[in-house]
Amino acid sequence: MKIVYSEDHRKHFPPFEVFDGGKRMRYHENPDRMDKILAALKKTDWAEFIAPSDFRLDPVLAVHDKDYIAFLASAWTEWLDSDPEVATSPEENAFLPASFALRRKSRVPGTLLGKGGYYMMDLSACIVEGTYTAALTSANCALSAAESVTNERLSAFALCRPPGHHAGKDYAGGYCFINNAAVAANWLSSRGKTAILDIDYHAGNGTQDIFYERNDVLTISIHGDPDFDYPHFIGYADETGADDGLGFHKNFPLPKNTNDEGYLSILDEALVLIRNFAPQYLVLSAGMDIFDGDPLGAFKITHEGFTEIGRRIAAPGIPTAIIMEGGYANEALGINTINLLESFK
Ligand code: OKP
Ligand code: ZN
Repeated sequence: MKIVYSEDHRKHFPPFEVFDGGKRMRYHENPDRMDKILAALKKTDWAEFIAPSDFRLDPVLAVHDKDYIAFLASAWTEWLDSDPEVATSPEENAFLPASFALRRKSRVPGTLLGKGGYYMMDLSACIVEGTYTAALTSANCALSAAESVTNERLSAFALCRPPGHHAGKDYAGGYCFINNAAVAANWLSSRGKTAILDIDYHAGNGTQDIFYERNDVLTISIHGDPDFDYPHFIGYADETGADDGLGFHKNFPLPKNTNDEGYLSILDEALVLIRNFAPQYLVLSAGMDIFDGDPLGAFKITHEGFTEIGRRIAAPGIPTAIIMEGGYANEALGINTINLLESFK
């Protein structure tokens, strides 16, 4: 299986994130996650590493607002210029606003901090010097996996970092800046009917936002109920699409402690929806934070659970671009990723 990977993600490593309660924490979405997965993949006899190609900005701008992307591109240097203290110790700093827009009636302000509050949904999408480069390369990894799937009619894995599924048309959040899966799915959708299945523990609010009015891309997310977990405001069962897209989005919010058995029965329902849609391509937003023991999740999926999840998604034989999303139990990321991928190779 082709594994699309670049070292560029290391350029994005914010020194902290701000947690609930205002707690300053280590950055959970860290480069070590990739090292753990890389180590596991290198031990297999089927992982064929390739570097991403450069697809330039067009496929990114096809799903994201151009002013939002311009904000991402210049935020760090503007932040450096804004405050001499930041310039003295850039490695201890990250750009992060403390005031957020009320989306109904808000306007795009002119200042950097104002734009931050407008274009960010929380305190986890910290921007540092290498963030924009890392985010663009991450999207290129997803696009390269998509391209490989169209050429070879086999599945491919984009080892993306930063992740993408929380990034909406014009906002960052949840460690995400550019929605890698959405960029790849939109690119694929002009070549054949495409569905996105998001199995990350957190609702794929950004993907939902991007495709909500579209009927040419079916989007499905299985996740911890936003009623008790992040992203809190979106991902509910009654959100099923709007306008032309009505009936082409599906959320499966699940309770805390969902185990393999409970999860697999819901996955089967999702797979029926995909079968009925009959896509030519599938994009799998693959978060490993459904694992029992993930610090940011509350499900109880086992190592064997990942194997079975992969088996069932791969069974229909749809060429699938598998896109890495979350997963923060770093020691378990290797085995869980391998187990999920096993049936696609
Ligand atoms: C990103 B992905 C702690 C705050 C959680 C953000 C979580 C982002 C998850 N309650 N902060 O979907 O894995
Ligand atoms: Zn997640």
